[in-house]
Amino acid sequence: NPCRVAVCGATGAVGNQMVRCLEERDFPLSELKLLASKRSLGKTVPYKGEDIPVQVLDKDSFQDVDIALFSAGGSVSKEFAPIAAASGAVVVDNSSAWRMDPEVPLVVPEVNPGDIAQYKTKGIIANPNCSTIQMVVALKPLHDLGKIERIVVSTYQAVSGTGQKGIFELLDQLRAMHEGRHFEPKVYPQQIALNALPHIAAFDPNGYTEEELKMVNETRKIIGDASIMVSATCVRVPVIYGHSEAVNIKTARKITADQARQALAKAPGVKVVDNPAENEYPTPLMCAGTDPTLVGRIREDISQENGLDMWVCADNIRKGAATNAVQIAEILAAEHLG
Ligand code: 2RA
Repeated sequence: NPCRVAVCGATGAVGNQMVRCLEERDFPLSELKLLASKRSLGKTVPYKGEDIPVQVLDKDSFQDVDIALFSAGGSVSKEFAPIAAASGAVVVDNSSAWRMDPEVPLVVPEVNPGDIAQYKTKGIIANPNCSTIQMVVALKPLHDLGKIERIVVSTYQAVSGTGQKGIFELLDQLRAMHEGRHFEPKVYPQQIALNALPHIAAFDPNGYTEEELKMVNETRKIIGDASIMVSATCVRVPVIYGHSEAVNIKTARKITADQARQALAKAPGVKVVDNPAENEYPTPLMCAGTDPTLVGRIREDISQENGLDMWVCADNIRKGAATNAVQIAEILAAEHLG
């Protein structure tokens, strides 16, 4: 059923990718409306050979919209998602504003597509955090096979997670270093070039960052098992596109490395890249610009019974945000609207 779609935050890194995904996947569109702040007035975004002008977001922007994709920050989503829903649009929100609201489904189509039907409660569906999405795509088949009891994850997150400004900060710092110039970090608390910062988002009193707590709380909601124990350490690294994660799990029932490889090879949205003898394992450069979640370095944990280690990479702007949101919109258009 052709839909009237609005993209709110269309000139940002994720919003722009949302438009690219709508075009690449030939989403059934009857109308495309691009919304952004006054700062972006005059900008256009290409779609199917046309340069679509950006319109300024306001409370009347959603009168004739069926699906509104949001990626404009938490405060814009907090204010405008309910306005869009009240106007009759179904909101797919990429911010963290609504993710843990019990009346809002938090969805990764490969993991819990059935939860999309709960959109009727508030008219809002939440898109999970990029680092959570790739992890649950990889872990869902293993949870089904052996019931995950505990997850310990360390992430290596690309600077594009902070948007264009994060990319420019890294490139500007590298250029300054090359030219022997001083540079003052603006986007990150310290130099990111040639460095690794264990600091993504604010620190909580318990010593975890908000980013790490998102992985803990969102994983349990998406998989639908509050008994899963999760600990995360989220690190920013000087990579432009593609988040990487070292994931360790403990399962109730033993899963061998071969059983894990076989289950992952059949899993939706997963590509197994696991032949270390040939230097074949996932990397950010390998996943950048693509949608699959790459899984490799699969091995049985030598430190505990029923443990597995693996290495997971995915493009944080595509599957980690834009593609996941558009996949949700595709299911909405095909199964719930019209
Ligand atoms: C980051 N996951 O990587 C956060 C938000 N995209 O910065």
